[in-house]
Amino acid sequence: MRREDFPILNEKVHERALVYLDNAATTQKPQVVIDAIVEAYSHWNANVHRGVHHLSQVATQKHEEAREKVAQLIHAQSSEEIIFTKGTTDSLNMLARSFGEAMVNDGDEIIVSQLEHHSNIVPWQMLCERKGAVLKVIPLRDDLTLDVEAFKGLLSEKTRLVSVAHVSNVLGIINPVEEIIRLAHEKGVAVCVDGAQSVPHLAMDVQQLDCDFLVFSAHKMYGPTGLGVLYGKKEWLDKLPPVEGGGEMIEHVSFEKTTYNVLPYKFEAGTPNYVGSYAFSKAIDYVQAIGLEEVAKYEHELAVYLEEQLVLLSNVRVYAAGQEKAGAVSFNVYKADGGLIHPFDVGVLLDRQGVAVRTGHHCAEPLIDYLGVPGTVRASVGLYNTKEDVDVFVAALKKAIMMLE
Ligand code: C6P
Repeated sequence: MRREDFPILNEKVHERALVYLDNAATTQKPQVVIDAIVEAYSHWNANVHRGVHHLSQVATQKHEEAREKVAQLIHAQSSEEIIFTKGTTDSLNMLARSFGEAMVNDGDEIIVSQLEHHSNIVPWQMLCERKGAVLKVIPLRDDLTLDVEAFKGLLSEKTRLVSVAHVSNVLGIINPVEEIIRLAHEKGVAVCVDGAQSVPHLAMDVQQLDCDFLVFSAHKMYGPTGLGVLYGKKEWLDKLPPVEGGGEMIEHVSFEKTTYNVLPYKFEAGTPNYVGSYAFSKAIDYVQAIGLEEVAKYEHELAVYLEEQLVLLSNVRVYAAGQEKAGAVSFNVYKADGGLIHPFDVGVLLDRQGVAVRTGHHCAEPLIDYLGVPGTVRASVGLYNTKEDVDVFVAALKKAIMMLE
């Protein structure tokens, strides 16, 4: 699907054609996104919301149109609910500080799951330390899906927030977030969905999903680095305090008292990444022009094909094989005597053959510990990958296995 739009895919790595299967870490950028960054700095760069002059007004308009586009992408009720951040990690830290400040007290509980990325564990852990709250963990079943029955048992009148990944960055599994949200709301508990790995692969409707918060990064959806989103329902964002002070987030400042700006600016202290938001709006246009459903279907078929090829290899163990996934497949390779071949060694030999995959704990150590391995090899697809990429990857993997056995 439109490989020619991504200039980096013409690069050679170790004199081989690049096969890029590390899309869960970050995606490559189409020419329209690269051009948007050059255009912004070449033609209308100026600080937003500050100047009466022409360039500042152009920059402001493009930044706010991008916010509108993001709101449409996830079907938010209004663009006031879209806070631009530096990325998923920044969004989660901001939420943990703001929500934590206002809503969490000694003895309260926050629920996350066993398969979370560190960005959806550590900010909550830090909050718990600050406030004397307790972090509870939804366990996994043997098939590596979330144990929803156990989750029901964890919910109590002490629970203040549930924060779970929509799609696991390690396993690629799609978690039952609809059910989790329904169950949490029955008890009046708010839910944050970590959409870092789902927004790029699945059509997202926050109103239908009814999540209270959604966080994601532009760079995992063909957009630039350094830009992310914290979506929150307006009634929550109105209630929550800002976490960073500075320009832009204020209404009036005096030494006696400062009043805060309206949404979403209350949460956006300082000069925002308006070049990033503009470039991201071009990435959204790009994906929408192909069709979100189309992209999701194509990537799903490719990920299924990739998993099928891996499952055929007798010395490869695929995690959560056969489960409904989006984008990523994790596996390990075993020797004939049952010994694990270190994922790092597999990754290095794939790289020598021009194939980029990620190896290690994928910033999800509690899950990797649970799997009882030092890490996994993860292949993750994007819209520009092809069946041929998968075939090259599998052939390179077979070669690596022969060398390492
Ligand atoms: N996962 C991966 O290779 P940032 O780094 O802020 O853009 O995203 C953090 C993050 C949060 N949640 C999930 C589910 C994620 O997958 C990620 C980023 C990358 O898996 C880099 S560690």
